[in-house]
Amino acid sequence: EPLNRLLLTGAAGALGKILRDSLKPYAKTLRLSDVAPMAQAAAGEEVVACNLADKQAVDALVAGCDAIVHMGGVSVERPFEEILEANIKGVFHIYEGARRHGVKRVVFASSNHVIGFHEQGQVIDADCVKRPDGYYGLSKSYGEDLSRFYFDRYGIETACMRIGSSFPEPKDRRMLITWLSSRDLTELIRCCLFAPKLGHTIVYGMSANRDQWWDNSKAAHLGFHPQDTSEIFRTKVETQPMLDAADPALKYQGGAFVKMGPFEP
Ligand code: 15L
Repeated sequence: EPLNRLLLTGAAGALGKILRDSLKPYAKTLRLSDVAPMAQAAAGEEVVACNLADKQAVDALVAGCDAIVHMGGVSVERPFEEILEANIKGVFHIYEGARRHGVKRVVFASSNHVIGFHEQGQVIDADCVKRPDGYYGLSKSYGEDLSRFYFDRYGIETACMRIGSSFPEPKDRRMLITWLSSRDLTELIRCCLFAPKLGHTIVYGMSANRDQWWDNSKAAHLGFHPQDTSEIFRTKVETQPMLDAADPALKYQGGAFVKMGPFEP
């Protein structure tokens, strides 16, 4: 049974563009938002320009939706001030809108950068200590805590997807482990939207890759079973030159994000 109206934020982004098509079967109406320009609305779509930092605009955006897939915001490491507006204020505005308008379920695009300072090769699960690797990771960590609060206080259910690397292909050796195909991303979101009981769930977003750092056993109630694997790209990726063994991008799960910034003028 499809949802009546599903809100997708970040619809002009790389993943948003894919989800605009792939989430279509799951809602009678898909409401699409972004600050960046979007293709005009097709049948079954509503296109709404919205800056996540604008509380009133987000409130109007959320009104009338049954569920939210929150992909919007800055998706890479940037100066704190930018992250503050789009991600930290943005996620607060989304949840305030959800509370005010009675939206009961959110799927939040969190990131592996919430746990980026865990060492590569260590296996961690949903209950591991958070070790954000920058302002971006910190903003996703805040979103996870905020969503936990809105569940405990108001019963709004959330899945925090700690997405690994969702690109058409893994770009380097690390991404052989962190890669999430767009098909598996769509299936993960479908599981989060329709699981009978979601509560507040942390789930790692990776495909069925050969080597894994993330244990999803605590998200088994979602029934998410990835179909794809990075193995088909291994030969191609392994022709790349090796990084210097002392490079922190090779030591930590967050890869190159752990050495970005601090953005001094
Ligand atoms: C992310 O959170 C970013 O949005 C994406 O651009 C990738 O860099 C990814 O993480 C990653 O860790 O590979």
